Amino acid sequence: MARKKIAMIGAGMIGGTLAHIAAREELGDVVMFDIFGGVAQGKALDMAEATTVFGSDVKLAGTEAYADIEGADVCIVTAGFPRKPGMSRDDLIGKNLGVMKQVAEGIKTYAPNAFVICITNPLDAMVWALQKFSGLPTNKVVGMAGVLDSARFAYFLSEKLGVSVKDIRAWTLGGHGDDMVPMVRYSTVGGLPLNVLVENGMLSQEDLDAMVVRTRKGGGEIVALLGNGSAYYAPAESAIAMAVSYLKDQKRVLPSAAYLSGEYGQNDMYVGVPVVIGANGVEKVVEFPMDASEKEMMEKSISAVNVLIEACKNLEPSL
Ligand code: TXD
Repeated sequence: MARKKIAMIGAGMIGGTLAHIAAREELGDVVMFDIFGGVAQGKALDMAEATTVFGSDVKLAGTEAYADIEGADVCIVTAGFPRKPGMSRDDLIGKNLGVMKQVAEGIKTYAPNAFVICITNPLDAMVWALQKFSGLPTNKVVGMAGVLDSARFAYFLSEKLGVSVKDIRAWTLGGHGDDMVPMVRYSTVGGLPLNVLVENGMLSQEDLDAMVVRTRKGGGEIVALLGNGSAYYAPAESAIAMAVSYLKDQKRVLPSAAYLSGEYGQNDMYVGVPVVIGANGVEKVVEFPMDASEKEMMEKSISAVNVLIEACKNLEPSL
């Protein structure tokens, strides 16, 4: 069996971390593409040298030529610009829309059969644009945010309750923004839903509310601490979990920004929902039954995503 090939489009903080994990876990040969090809090459060479220490038989390469991603089984997209002072949200969307257009063309030309995981912000709108520009099947283009936002929620719970991270399952759905929806009733500690923990006095409502707020602002908390740039370890691990579920046909149920056609009452948009990821990409969208308040939060989050998607429809991709 030939080795799998994994292409990281963008060799910045998350792209580099993704490549490192993929090489270490021997998931396949890794190619890092970046407009700054020297950075991609430098990181790839550094990691390739490390493979002799940790003993991984994979090849690593850095490039600024899309031809080098040819035949990739998985493409993980982190390419983009960060928001700079004085830049409006629309300026950022316009620029990253331009990046998505280039990336989509590269993938469509050289890796049309790949499973594509988008990470670039604003996430839900960018994955929507990437699918549109590439014309790849909607089940093969997905966005990473929910695994990360759920991981943050799970971590806060494990820390507060003193319970192993292995015994916590947390769900955060909706768009990757301030209106994301941590799902209290479906998140469990040792099998017990959080609302049951509150009812039984094992967790206070106040602490739970604080963790929900902290989850929603989880990205910003790290940005503020780093002072420059945003989170990269947990985002990279999250996308790798999605890639592995595809490569190994694990059929894990993971919260991902997925294309909706009718599910959750939505059409032709991407937003964070639970999906089954297997050898056919997104094999199924799982619909969580929602009560009135959950529905209201989800609808608010979906509206925020739709505003961004509409902005994409009306903006010229610029670079
Ligand atoms: O949950 C989530 N989805 C996220 C999203 C969590 C954390 C960060 N999130 C977003 O991921 C973040 O807001 C960014 O949009 C992306 C990537 O974050 P990273 O921290 O890796 O950003 P970097 O270090 O700035 O890397 C971006 C790279 C950089 O090396 C640029 O040279 C490159 O993208 N870049 C390009 N590569 C290829 N093609 C084009 N056009 C291009 N433009 C920039």
